Amino acid sequence: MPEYWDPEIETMPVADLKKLQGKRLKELVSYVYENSPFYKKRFDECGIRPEDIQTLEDITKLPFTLKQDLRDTYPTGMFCVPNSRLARFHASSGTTGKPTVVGYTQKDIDEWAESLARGFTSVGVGKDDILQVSYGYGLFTGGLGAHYGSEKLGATVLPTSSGNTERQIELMTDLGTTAIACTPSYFLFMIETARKMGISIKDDTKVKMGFFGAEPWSTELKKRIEDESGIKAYDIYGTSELSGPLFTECSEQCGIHIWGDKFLVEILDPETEEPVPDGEIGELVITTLTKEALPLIRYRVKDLTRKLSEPCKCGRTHPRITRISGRSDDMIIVRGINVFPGQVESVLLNIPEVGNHFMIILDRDGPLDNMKVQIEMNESAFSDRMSDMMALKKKISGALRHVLNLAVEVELVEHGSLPRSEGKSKKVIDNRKM
Ligand code: DLL
Repeated sequence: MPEYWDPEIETMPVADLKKLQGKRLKELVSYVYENSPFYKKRFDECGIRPEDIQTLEDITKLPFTLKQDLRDTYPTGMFCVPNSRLARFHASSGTTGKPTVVGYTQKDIDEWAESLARGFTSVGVGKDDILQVSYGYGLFTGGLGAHYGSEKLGATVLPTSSGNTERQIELMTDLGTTAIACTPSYFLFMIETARKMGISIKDDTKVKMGFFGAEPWSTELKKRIEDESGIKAYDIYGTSELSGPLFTECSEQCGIHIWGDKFLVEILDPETEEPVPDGEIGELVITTLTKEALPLIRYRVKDLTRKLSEPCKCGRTHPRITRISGRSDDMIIVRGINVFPGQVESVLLNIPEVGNHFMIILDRDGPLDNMKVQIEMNESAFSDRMSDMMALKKKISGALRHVLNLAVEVELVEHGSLPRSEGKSKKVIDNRKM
């Protein structure tokens, strides 16, 4: 019998869920029209009045919200409540210019924690568990988000934040951590550090599951993490604009459950901006149905995924999305060919001699783009016979060419020579922009 945090909501009949969503959408549109000068102006410009939104299907009449809107109204121009009602800020580090600031009322924080408590419960985390939160604490939403979700369900939190990795492993071992939350790349680093300390996560710790997200990770990386650490690796997804980490896979591991009573999912063709049929890949667009401080209407998250609408075997009726395959704006174009770093990861991690770390380096060679991939080998795969190394390089570049349809220069580098990450990892260096 599966465990639910809130069985009534999580398993409600789809028709009732849609009715609730329709009602909440109507309320939301009136709320933002009355409380957000930004949305009032945007709706007025588009000729939309709150009364035009009567059913769920009317959502397509509403304009999109973009990350640029948050930047343009920096810091709090899109907020619907005065400072006196705010309980907390977070901010996402902008790669260029100002960060985007997000804010929460106490109710927003409670609901955020509840979303995660549902997800953690759906894979069996309970009061006896010790959840080590190794996402960064601070302006980034990962640490505090996972922290409050875990406290809500009554698990014990070990708030290590990221970094100081040897100490993390020591505490993990001594206190008996049973679940961990961090980026998949940081967990790889933990496995490696533990090994150097003579500790096997599989044999010497009680960790049995991990919640990995905040960056794209392939099914091949999931398999490596599970094989090397003996734990179950669950996907956890969210963005700071929607609150932070919010949604996880359940124990069935067939998609990430998006809580439909709080969020409305659309998957659109990025070119036509029309919905794609369920099961087809497109850009994720989310409307927050219950947020007070910073509700967002049709927010274009830019992550690429598929929507699965049929109920999950776990009994939850809310829509699911498949693993994020990348961001539409992460796509790199090399000699006119579209490449996603995730595709490179999938190809490389399918080759047993390849280690867990790689870096894509893009350069311009005269008029031509050049893509090089630096690849760490598995320690056991190293050979001092030149012919073995040449054969391996050929095998890797052949596999990359087969999938990417592109000639890629392969450079095998020593184990441990590429940078390790304590948070979101960087997989591409694009020197063409310099
Ligand atoms: O990364 C929130 C979060 C923290 C999610 C901890 C999960 C765990 P931002 O910093 O605003 O928020 O970055 C959001 O990260 O649009 C995706 O591109 C990417 N991302 C987040 N989770 C996943 C995931 C947090 N599970 C951006 N798989 C998103 C792939 C992910 N990409």
